[in-house]
Amino acid sequence: MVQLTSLKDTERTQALATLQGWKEIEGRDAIQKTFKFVDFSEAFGFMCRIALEAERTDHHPEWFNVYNKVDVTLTTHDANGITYRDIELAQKMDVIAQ
Ligand code: HBI
Repeated sequence: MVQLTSLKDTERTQALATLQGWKEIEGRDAIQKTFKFVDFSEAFGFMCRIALEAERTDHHPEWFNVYNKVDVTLTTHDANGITYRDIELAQKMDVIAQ
């Protein structure tokens, strides 16, 4: 069962250590990473794969795409903060972007 309360400080530090290049956003309980691809096709392909995963798990990114860049913010709106759902989606994004 995935936890739906926001992570405590130590849980958050440990969870963030499992990710590649994700940063906490100042002034907001959310994490952010900008993915860079070779071109738009690769960036949009990444977004399509993540979109299917987001629908499957009912957990959706906030994101912004310009050409080969995808700027992603993850937070759990239902918990008003970062939860393991965000960490799991971030891990999947790191794997799929490789
Ligand atoms: N996606 N990131 C994120 N956070 C949520 O709380 C969330 C979501 N997708 C769907 C969802 N919640 C549903 O449980 C409803 O609240 C729409």
